[in-house]
Amino acid sequence: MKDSDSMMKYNNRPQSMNGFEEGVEFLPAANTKKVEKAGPKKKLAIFGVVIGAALLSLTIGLLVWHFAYRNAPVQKLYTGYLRIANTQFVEAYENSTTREFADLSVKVISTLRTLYNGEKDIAPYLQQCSISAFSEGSDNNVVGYYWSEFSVPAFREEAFEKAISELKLPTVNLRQRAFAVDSLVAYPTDPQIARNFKNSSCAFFLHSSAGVMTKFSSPGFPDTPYPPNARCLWTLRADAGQMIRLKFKTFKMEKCKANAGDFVMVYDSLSPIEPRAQIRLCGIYPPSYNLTFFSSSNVMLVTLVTDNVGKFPGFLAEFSQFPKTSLCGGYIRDASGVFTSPYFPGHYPPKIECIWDIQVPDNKFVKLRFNMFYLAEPGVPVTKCTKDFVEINGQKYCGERKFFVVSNNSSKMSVRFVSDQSYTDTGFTAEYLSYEPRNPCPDQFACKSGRCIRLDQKCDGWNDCEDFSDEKSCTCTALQFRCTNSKLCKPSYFVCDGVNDCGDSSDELACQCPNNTYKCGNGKCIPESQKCDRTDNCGDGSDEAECGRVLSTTCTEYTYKCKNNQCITKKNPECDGENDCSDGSDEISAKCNCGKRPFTKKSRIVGGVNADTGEFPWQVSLHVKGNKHTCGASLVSPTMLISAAHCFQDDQSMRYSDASLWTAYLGLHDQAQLNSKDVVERKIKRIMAHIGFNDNTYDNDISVLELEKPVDYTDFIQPICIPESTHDFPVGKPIWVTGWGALKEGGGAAVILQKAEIRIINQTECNKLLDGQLTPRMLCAGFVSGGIDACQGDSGGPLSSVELNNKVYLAGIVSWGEGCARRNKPGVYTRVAMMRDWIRDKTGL
Ligand SMILES: *[C@@H]1O[C@H](CO)[C@@H](O)[C@H](O)[C@H]1NC(C)=O
Ligand SMILES: *[C@@H]1O[C@H](CO)[C@@H](O)[C@H](O)[C@H]1NC(C)=O
Ligand SMILES: *[C@@H]1O[C@H](CO)[C@@H](O)[C@H](O)[C@H]1NC(C)=O
Ligand SMILES: *[C@@H]1O[C@H](CO)[C@@H](O)[C@H](O)[C@H]1NC(C)=O
Ligand SMILES: *[C@@H]1O[C@H](CO)[C@@H](O)[C@H](O)[C@H]1NC(C)=O
Ligand SMILES: *[C@@H]1O[C@H](CO)[C@@H](O)[C@H](O)[C@H]1NC(C)=O
Ligand SMILES: *[C@@H]1O[C@H](CO)[C@@H](O)[C@H](O)[C@H]1NC(C)=O
Ligand SMILES: [Ca+2]
Ligand SMILES: [Ca+2]
Ligand SMILES: [Ca+2]
Repeated sequence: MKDSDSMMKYNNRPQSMNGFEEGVEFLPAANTKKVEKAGPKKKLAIFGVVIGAALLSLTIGLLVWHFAYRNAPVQKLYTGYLRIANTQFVEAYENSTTREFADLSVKVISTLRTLYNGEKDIAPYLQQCSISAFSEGSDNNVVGYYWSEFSVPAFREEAFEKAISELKLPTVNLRQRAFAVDSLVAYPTDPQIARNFKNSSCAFFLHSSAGVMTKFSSPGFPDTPYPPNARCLWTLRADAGQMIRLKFKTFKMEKCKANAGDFVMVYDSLSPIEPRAQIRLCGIYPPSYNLTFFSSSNVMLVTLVTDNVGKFPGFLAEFSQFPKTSLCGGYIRDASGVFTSPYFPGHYPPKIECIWDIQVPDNKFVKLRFNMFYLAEPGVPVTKCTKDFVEINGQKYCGERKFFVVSNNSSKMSVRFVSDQSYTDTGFTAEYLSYEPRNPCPDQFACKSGRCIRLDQKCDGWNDCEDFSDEKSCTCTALQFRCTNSKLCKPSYFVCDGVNDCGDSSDELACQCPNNTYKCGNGKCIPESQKCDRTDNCGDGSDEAECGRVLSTTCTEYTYKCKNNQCITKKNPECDGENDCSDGSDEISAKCNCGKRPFTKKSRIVGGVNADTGEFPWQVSLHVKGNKHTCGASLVSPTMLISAAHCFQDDQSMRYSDASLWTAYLGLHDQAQLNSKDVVERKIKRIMAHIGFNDNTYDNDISVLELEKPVDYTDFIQPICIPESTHDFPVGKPIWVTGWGALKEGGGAAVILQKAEIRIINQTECNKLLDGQLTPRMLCAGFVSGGIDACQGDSGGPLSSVELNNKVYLAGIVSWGEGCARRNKPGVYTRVAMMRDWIRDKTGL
């Protein structure tokens, strides 16, 4: 940014970067709720109440109740921090085995005990107090992190919680005292984590040195999985006046589970308390996800909690220190430019406020375009924005938002970004633009929302403006359908695809079945009573396929055949995680070890039309004789690829059918990074194109390629599942097409793998549009997302269909329309399920 000088002006505003300055926090009211929510104790309390009600009539139970429940003690552990005034931090305070640490601990604990002893609802229940750590506070003081444990009889719990939430420090004249505690924070917490500061089995105390990157990892990483039932902690420290930058370089843990499972927490404090939590991490993050975090002071705490199931590698992290700088906001006087939340695409730091004061020339207006916007926090509704937010013209924005534009019809705009003390997110990128008030979108169409779109995106059937302002008052073309009520023009291939595109269902009316009838998968209408009557009335088995039970029946072309020749009517029973065949053959692991995407988390930044790394790990790029990317393919086993047949037809210039001319790149994301360590290169040993391929009609456009050497599966290389011939991909189902195909018709190829969401189209309707060129071995699909108009996918590449269990199936192969699908023309794909027997024959799979 150019305006760095003036920006510094803003930066000199006194900005509290320290977590303890306004630190007099006495357990906010909300906190008592948190206590109540804490699991079994609450249940016990309810139990107590229930029993209590029974008592009124059953006095005989009184004694039992009294001794068994009313007096049952509840263990309570509170952790928090306090500020110790007039005390200079010395290095020995970092080491809990030093005499200095012990001396200060004694004083602090004695202060705490005195405090508790003054409260009749607390004092009797105190069991122990302990100091976990000390750190430097601002101006000549020390922050002490402690925990206190209580054993409270159930019937005193409420009074105890009230007392502890109202606990106040006596007012003392700080100047007169050499030692005084002048602020106190306490929250209930996981007892095991709190206690582990003193348990060397999985507690690590790290202090960074200037200019040095300090690494740490979960126990056993990367050679062995992290241990079960672990409670580990890492305290991270920097020198006084420094901030911490923490980065997780690899993160592979169990899939996220609410309130359970394995997870890592990062705290902007040395107390593991929810109000200082920065993030809860679980699952598997792709390397493209920027897991960088910043502290507000010079300490951070990382904890690892694991349960007793699952084996995962864990994480590798590093941290370093850098001088505390104020880093955001400023005066912007350029006509256009970009600014971001601090440290984007890393997570912005907690406890900051930035103001960007934008002013463009007086005769222009300014607008702001947020291209990426991630300010989401657990439990905060986007309508409330009670925690982190961006504020413009009195309007607050938060949560995870798609691209949006803000303008206030003036040459000035002030943008305020605030993050609170807990939970941070990726942040935002904003582009500011000045424009002529009379002509906000030169040579473009101006949406009501302030967005500018290409002129040809007006009235094309897609809601490019996001507020439909480009699709209002349009005259429909021959390739469009006019909705009855909404008057929108929709691509005619969305007619009769089972999805209500018009909003008033008028695009589906012509093919709806009368009341009290059932619509078969093939469109036929049958009386409702014939559904699930064990007779195939539809003729495609669809009326018997979703009956909530698994039936052994006579085999038809619509039933799934188990290995033992038993047939079942359930739709798509293979690899759905349920045993349907009595011999278990629908779930055998050799067959179901496919269609997996190793990364359970999505990158925040890639988005749009760029695929993320590892998002389509079966995608293969085929290069011909030193030439660039020529066709796509899909990996189906360690040695086999499926592609189109038409890629391997000879012409005057080249013998494309010659396997030795081709090279396959697997695990590839970026065509400019063929040498990346994640990419595997293989020569092709054999090309088997379908003998029935017709280069006039493109019927049977499929081939199988054998790799010279098998590949090992990795996070970036995985096979896709091949659907059985009876696998149903219903009309209207969203699927993904991917490839490095030309970005524009006649344009150059993409460098990054592109993806687009498309939808399966009604065969009859599609055939009308394509003048009857479809054969049953072809499948039509059209673009769904309005914003996408790139020419995507390329011949031979996959149509990926995400199914039950998150398994991905190869629904189709990009065939003609060259995958360069235009908005108003559906693309045509080889129907892979129809080719199942041929594939089995050629690959043995
Ligand atoms: C902590 O102090 C003890 C003795 O006071 C010393 O032996 C130990 O090496 C210190 N640990 C660290 C990490 O400095
Ligand atoms: C320390 O932690 C380990 C495992 O986390 C546990 O088995 C052990 O009992 C703990 N020791 C103490 C003294 O708490
Ligand atoms: C991640 O974010 C940090 C902080 O902004 C930045 O320094 C770093 O370059 C980013 N890393 C990548 C790979 O983008
Ligand atoms: C800006 O002016 C346009 C056109 O006059 C109007 O539609 C829009 O609502 C105005 N926006 C604001 C924020 O005042
Ligand atoms: C637009 O925002 C600027 C700065 O926030 C403010 O001074 C100005 O009054 C606003 N203009 C309108 C028309 O709301
Ligand atoms: C079918 O049912 C819908 C609502 O259930 C009703 O509005 C409609 O009039 C019915 N149509 C016929 C032909 O009965
Ligand atoms: C496809 O559209 C036709 C009308 O063109 C309709 O009769 C048929 O039911 C539709 N098929 C499906 C599966 O919806
Ligand atoms: Ca926050
Ligand atoms: Ca539709
Ligand atoms: Ca099954």
